[in-house]
Amino acid sequence: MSTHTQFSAEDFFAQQPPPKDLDKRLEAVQRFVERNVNEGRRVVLITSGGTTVPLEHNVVRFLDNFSAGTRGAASAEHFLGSGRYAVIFLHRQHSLQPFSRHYSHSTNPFLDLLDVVEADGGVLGKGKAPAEHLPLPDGHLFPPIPSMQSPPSSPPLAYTPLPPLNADEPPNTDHGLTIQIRPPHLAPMLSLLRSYKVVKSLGILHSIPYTTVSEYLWYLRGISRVMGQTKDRQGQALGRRGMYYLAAAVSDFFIPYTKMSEHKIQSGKGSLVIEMDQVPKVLKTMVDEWSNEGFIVSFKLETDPSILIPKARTALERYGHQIVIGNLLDTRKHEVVFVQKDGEEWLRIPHHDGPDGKEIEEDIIARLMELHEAWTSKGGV
Ligand code: PAZ
Repeated sequence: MSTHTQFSAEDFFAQQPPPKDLDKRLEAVQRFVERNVNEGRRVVLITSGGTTVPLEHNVVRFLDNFSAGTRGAASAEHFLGSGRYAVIFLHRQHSLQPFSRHYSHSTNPFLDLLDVVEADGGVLGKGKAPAEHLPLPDGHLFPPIPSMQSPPSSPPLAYTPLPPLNADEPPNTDHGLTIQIRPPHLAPMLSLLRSYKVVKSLGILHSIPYTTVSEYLWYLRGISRVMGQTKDRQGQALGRRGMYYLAAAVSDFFIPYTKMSEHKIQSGKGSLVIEMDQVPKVLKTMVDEWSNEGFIVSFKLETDPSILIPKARTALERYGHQIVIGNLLDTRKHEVVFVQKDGEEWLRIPHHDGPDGKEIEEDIIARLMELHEAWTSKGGV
């Protein structure tokens, strides 16, 4: 692979088509920011997860990176839990989400935490073998699995329907079954569910998915501008009360729209040589033009410890924002370094593997909130 042109941010947006629903999404962001700033909250934009680089317009193949979105999703929970911030969560589609992340993907298989309890108190699969109801009359082991989008009109359950206890009762549509959370899992799930419901009812989390690096940059620019320009009822801009927490792992290279193959790249001509251009560095423009003095935190990931701090420092000097948080691939869950103009500060937590261990994002967000507070008081907002 060889690298090629250096695009300016302006060239990039002139050449790369915007996401289809950009305007609608940005209008919704505007309403979200306005409402929250009028309710006295600060607003943080969190970017989370990796970006893809498609190789074809009709995309069959793409380049990706490792990020699962753990840092972004965990951080969102801590900002929200503080009660002081509303969160715009710009995330890679299907990456980890605040709250649901505790039970999604492979971390905590949700279905294994639940029991099906029948009307007579028996637990399906425990003592009460599901096999005693099988096979179904048509020979299948279980009926078609209903889609969550269109629930079936009659419940396709694989056991004998129980009659209602008395004739006045409404039809027993769930066959007298309950789903029960296994006792050790109840307390954490309840606490999580309550937190999630509080956040939903207050309307303080607004999520937007992206997939490609191009979509990511369009949204980043649009949301930053909206945050930068939004004013409260007193006519005061969000300004320094806005924070930008850029934890997404963004590709450094991409294939411009005009150079991309229309259809699936065909084999048969020997090796494939891909030429990629450099993704523009938009942080400087974000500082100078979009964010209106918002507090900007970028992340720097490296694998070679000897270059982590020098690279973070170079970024800070080049773009002129407030903080670079440096982390190494292997240790990113246990230690990070805050690099600011006047020095470096390491945050560390003990290594842990258990489910009850503390996450480093708790300390990262606590410290950032202090630094943000100092930044807003300097600006007098
Ligand atoms: O998403 P994740 O929790 O698996 O990883 C987080 C991270 C390492 C992507 C993030 O902390 C980070 O460093 N983002 C910036 C990466 C970069 O240098 O482009």
